[in-house]
Amino acid sequence: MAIEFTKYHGLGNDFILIDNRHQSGPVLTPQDAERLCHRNFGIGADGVIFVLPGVGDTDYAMRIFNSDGSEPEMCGNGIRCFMQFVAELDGDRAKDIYRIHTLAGVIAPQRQTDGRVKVDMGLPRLLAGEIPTTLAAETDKVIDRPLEVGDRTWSVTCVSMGNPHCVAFVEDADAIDLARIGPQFERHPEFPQRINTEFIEVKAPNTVKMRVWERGAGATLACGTGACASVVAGVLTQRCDRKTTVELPGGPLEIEWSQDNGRVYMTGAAERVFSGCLG
Ligand code: ZDP
Repeated sequence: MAIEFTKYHGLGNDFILIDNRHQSGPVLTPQDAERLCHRNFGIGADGVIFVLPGVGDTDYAMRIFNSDGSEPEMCGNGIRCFMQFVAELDGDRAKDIYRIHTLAGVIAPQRQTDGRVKVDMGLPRLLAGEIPTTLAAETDKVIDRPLEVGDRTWSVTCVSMGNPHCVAFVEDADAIDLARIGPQFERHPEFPQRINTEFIEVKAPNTVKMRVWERGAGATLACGTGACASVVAGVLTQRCDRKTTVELPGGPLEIEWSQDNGRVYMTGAAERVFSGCLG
């Protein structure tokens, strides 16, 4: 069966998008996703994203498989790509704001006049039981807690944006050997559902540099939920402002953790690369 796809990226975090509006479940398996994401034997991507029929009063539903075939609850760069893709599919019925059903709840991306996409990412979840992590009691928060990983003790703060994040503040983000230390964080026994890990260097009160090792995808050029989690961790530990630019290898994301309603807002680019047909 020939399946059409379109490749998009959000700051180099790249995805294969599938128009799956005619069926309530993904047309590809996690194994298909792993094969298609392979950068030599497949199309090459950090994940596969499916546009499914909406649930309840939502316009559409989003599901995503990481490049290792695992299914995360939410994705930040991915939902900006999703917004641009559904606007392309809807043509002249396209909307400026969509309500998208995800495993992490309803998320609302909105197109900006400068072509970027601003997303209401919802409330961060801070209790250990919500991350999940066993670094503290279920109802406690994990803020600047020591964690042994590899040959050193790190000071970590854990935040869920629907998917789990461990944020470590470091002197020099570029000095981190991601390929060596990333997998050790990802599969650390304190994180029963594995973890995304962000290494953050504070450059100014409103500017941080981020390097990320993603659960199920490895080192990527950007992670939207990770950028949100990092600014929340920065505010909780008095290291950065509520409105902060996160500098990623793939480009900048603007993050705001609203004082008024406690919600996190993410603004950034999402671009179409090409389209094609599988099989
Ligand atoms: O939680 C996870 O398993 C992530 N790897 C999902 C993908 C997150 C993403 N990179 C983002 O931008 O939030 C798409």
